[in-house]
Parts: sequence; C-alpha cells; structure tokens
Amino acid sequence: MGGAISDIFARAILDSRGNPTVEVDCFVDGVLTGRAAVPSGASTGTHEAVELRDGGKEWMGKGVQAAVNNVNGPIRDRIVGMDHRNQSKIDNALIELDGSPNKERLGANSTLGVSLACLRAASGGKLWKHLSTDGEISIPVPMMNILNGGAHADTNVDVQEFMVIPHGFKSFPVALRAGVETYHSLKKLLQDEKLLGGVGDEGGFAPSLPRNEEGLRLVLEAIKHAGYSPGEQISIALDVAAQEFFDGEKYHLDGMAMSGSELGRLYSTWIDSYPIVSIEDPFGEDDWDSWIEFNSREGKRIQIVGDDLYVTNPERLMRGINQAASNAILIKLNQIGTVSETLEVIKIARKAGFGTIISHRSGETSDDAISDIAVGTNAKQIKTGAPARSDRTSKYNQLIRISELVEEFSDLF
Ligand code: 2PG
Ligand code: MG
Repeated sequence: MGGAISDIFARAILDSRGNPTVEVDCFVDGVLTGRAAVPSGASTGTHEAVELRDGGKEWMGKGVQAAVNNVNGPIRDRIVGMDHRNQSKIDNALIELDGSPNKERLGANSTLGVSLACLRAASGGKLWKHLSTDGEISIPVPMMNILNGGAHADTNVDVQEFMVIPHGFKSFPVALRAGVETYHSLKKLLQDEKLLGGVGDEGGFAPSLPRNEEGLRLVLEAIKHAGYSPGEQISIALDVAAQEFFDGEKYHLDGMAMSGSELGRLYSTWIDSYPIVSIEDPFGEDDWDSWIEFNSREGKRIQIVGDDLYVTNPERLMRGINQAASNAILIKLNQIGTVSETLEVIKIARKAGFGTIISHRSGETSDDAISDIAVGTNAKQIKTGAPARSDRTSKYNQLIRISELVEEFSDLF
C-alpha cells in the first residue's frame, strides 16, 4: 500500500450529551483508512486549547460547523498528499496552519480530529501496537467514576468524581469485574438509603448528599458490600475539580468558605479515614501555592493529579515539575489538540517521574482510541468513567479485547 492521504472529510456527529462534535475520515489511496471523533469537556480549564463552537441559536450555540469547515477547507488543502504515517509532519502542519498558541484559529476540535484520524489510518488496525515504540506496554488500571457530582450532575455534591481503582488484581478483566460489582453494589446501597436518582454525565450515580464526605462513605461501603477489601484490592480516587467552587480567594464546600490550606487539611483528614490513593485538581487551576503546600505534605502518601492545572500543556507541566506542585498529570488529547504534542507531554511527565493518566472527557463518543493510547504509551492508568453507557463502556470493552493479547497489567497502587 502507498501512503498518501488522498482525502480528509469532517462531519458533525452527536456526543454523549447530545451536542455536536467533530468526526473526521482519513482516506489513503482512495480508501477510508482511519476515522476519529473528538470528545468535549464540561469542567474545562481556562488554559485549554480552544474548542471552536459556532454560537448563535442553532444547537444552543454549540454547533461545530466552523470547525468542520476548517477541516474540509484549509486543513484538507494542506494535508492531502502527505504521508499518513508521518504523524509529526502532519501535526506540525496543523500547528503551523493554525499559527496561534492555543489553536484558536482552527479550533483544537478540528486539529485533533484530523490528527487522530491520521493516527488511526497509520495504525493498521492495532493502534496500541503502533504507538509502542520501545515495546514497553501494559493494560492500565482503570479509574472508574461511580458517583458523579460537580459540573457533571445536577445535585448538591461539589466533588466532581468519586472513583474506584481496582488495583489489587492480577489481570485487567478480573479488576474490571471487581469495579463493576462495586458499581452495582453502590446502586443497591443508594436504593436502600432512598438516594437513587439518575446518573451523571459519565454514567456514575448522582445522588444529592448532606455532605461531600458522604460520597466517600458510600463508595467505601459499596466496596465492602461487593466483597472486596478496601485499600488492598480496591481504593478510592477523587477528582475534586476545585476550580468549580473557588472564587479566587476561598473554596466553598459544604457551606464553608475555606482557604487553600484549610481545604488541604480537610483532604488530609479524608486520607486518614478512607482508602484514598489519588486526588485530582484539589485546588484551582492557578492556585499554585496551595498545590505546592499540599504536595509537599501529602505527595508521598498519595497521587496528586493536575488536570485543569496542566491542561496537557508542556509549559504548564514544566512549571509544575519545577515547583513540585503535584506528582501526576491527567492527559487529555483535546486540551492540546494534536497526537504528537500529547505524546511529548507524556514523555516530559515520565522523565520527571510523574504519574500519567490517559483520560476521556465528560462529553464522549464511542471512539475508543484512548484505550489503545493508554496501553501503547504504557501510561499505566486510564480514567474513563463508570462502567455503564456505551460512550464509557466502549473504552473498557476495547481494553478487554487488548487484554486477550497483552498480559501485563499495571502494577500501580
Ligand atoms: C475531568 C473531566 C473528565 P471534563 O475533569 O477530569 O472526567 O471532566 O471533561 O468535564 O473536563
Ligand atoms: Mg478533572
């Protein structure tokens, strides 16, 4: 087979929240060879690359026609004829064509769609294998968001994600089953306590609770009721997404207005009382001092993850490494806008000894590329929601398929 991209075509499809998003087809020598769909966040960081939305009345302002037109116009003109296997050349062309520091001209939703579709085209059907340059691969341990709050649910719970990490198992399928059983046991518990309502954007249950700490109690109970040993087999992770309740000075949680130090001390009491192994975005996206203070106290005890803080951006990550603001980074491709830039950020993180978590967005499609990316980059962790709803299970199901071929399972936690 030759290698020239003969056409690129974008369309708007629907994401899991019922909003339009960009899907791109990559044709090589006249044959549809790669297809990719772009996810979309709700609790987005201010410093993320720009997601182009049309505004106006149609689609409640969330149309992506401009991004689609950018692919079918200027990007197509630039990319057609290039070798689909030369990812860095393709991505550099996209970066150059955009010409802005944050993809505001073309939109990261258009650049990522093209970048990922070309990656798919080049992968020859085994994306995880294609990405593994040094042969180091493993199935990531899943972070499963079973109780949703914050911007992903219409409840009074401020903490955005209460996750379980089934780490004490020999293989991915067994770990996944343990996480799924915990999910169902949480449902039963919520039913018994008359707290069961709907689910949030990522498929986790979304009860209103008297206090945020109740979420920890319920998840801990669910682990026990499912018959697993908390801390030994299944631990808890939080994504606080604290920017959402930070007014620039105080954090407003459970009717309290706390400084960063006070909030950090509250987390420490939670870590003392519950089997918490990871906290993401414990503070606001520019509240570096609170991050540094908390990481110096708790960074040996737990994983502290920057998402809104770093937005998969190499400069922000470098600052976090130099100032010891955290010890891990959440990786989201659409925060930066191309595959090559994402891989570069993973490399920087790894070199600094930072943990790496490949992550979905709250608005997703059935595209399961992040599963392959987590395996192929040996990231060791993936965050992809509850084990429910096809937009989330598509990722877990792809990991089941890969685990038939790859035995190594993340040894973290
Ligand atoms: C997060 C993500 C994914 P969103 O904060 O980590 O769980 O949410 O996509 O809404 O930013
Ligand atoms: Mg987050």
